[in-house]
Amino acid sequence: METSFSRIPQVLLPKEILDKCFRRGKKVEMAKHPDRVAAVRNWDIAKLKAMEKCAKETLERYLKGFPDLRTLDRFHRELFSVLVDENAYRRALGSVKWARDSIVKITTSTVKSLERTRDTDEFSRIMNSYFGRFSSFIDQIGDDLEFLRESRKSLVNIPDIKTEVYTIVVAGFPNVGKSELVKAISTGKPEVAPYPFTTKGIYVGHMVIGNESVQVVDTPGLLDRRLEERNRMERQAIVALRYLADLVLFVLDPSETCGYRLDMQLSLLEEVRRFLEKDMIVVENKMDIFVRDSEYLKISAKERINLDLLIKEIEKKVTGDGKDRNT
Ligand SMILES: Nc1nc2c(ncn2[C@@H]2O[C@H](COP(=O)(O)OP(=O)(O)OP(=O)(O)O)[C@@H](O)[C@H]2O)c(=O)[nH]1
Ligand SMILES: [Mg+2]
Repeated sequence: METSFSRIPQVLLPKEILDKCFRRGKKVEMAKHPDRVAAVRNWDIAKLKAMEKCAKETLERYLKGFPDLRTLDRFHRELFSVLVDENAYRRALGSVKWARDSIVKITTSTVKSLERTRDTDEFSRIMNSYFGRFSSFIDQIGDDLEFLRESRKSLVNIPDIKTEVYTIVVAGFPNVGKSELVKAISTGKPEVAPYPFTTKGIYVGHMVIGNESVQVVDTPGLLDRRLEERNRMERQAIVALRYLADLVLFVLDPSETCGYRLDMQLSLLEEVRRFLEKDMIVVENKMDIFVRDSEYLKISAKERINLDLLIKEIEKKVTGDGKDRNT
């Protein structure tokens, strides 16, 4: 199931919905009919139908456009729950559905009432009562519409990112060369997707390993600081990455030209390892300017040194446990 938070529709407020639907009703013209009473009745029925159609279209756009929690994968579900109160969300969509069903019901019953009489004064009374109830159904879901409107603002920060594709998440302190590395190992231009609690968004690059397409995700501002500096919601947004990542590529900069001491970088490495509980490849970048003795693969993203070795390492992981998907 394709998840698309960027396509969630704008939500109108009750007054805007009512203005729109009443306008549609008023625009309906009377059709010719030899029987004057039947002409008026048909006209009224056409108005009701136009208003019903307008309400149905509007409300169904929300029912279809807002994500169904049951079909969300764990990554998107986790982020969703950080941003939106799930119970209130279910209630709001339930109310929208209720308003739509109620309007359909009263439209049907109002048409029947109109068909039961030939008294045109009675037509007016029936129509006014319809208008009142129609408005009342829409007004009653005002808080729910307001809630959905606010939710939308948060939900557009959830990236439309594929979770069924093997995914490498890149981590490490700022300036160690993460973006340079993503650029160096992936083909084409990385796409940028919004992400909660980051201003830069995340970058998704692509590479092909064997026959498999793999995505490489650069997460500026996320996995680049001690977690204890984060608040609960930020941490949860980071935890969500656990459901996205099949492999973490941790970048160290032993030259410390990034501005962070190596011991701090190593302690972040251990923290990310514990926190994400994911398979990892650790690389030491910037080997063109500094190399230390260690167990980790030395590379230079900028000078494109040893990237073939890194890609071999990645290949082993992808073909080794590539089928062990968690979503
Ligand atoms: N000498 C050298 N410099 C590098 C290498 N890789 C990256 N750099 C430089 O390091 C700096 C930071 O690189 P980025 O790729 O932007 O680092 P980043 O980890 O993405 O940084 P943030 O996005 O801020 O977290 C840039 O000036 C790069 O040119 C390398 O292999 N050798
Ligand atoms: Mg970067």
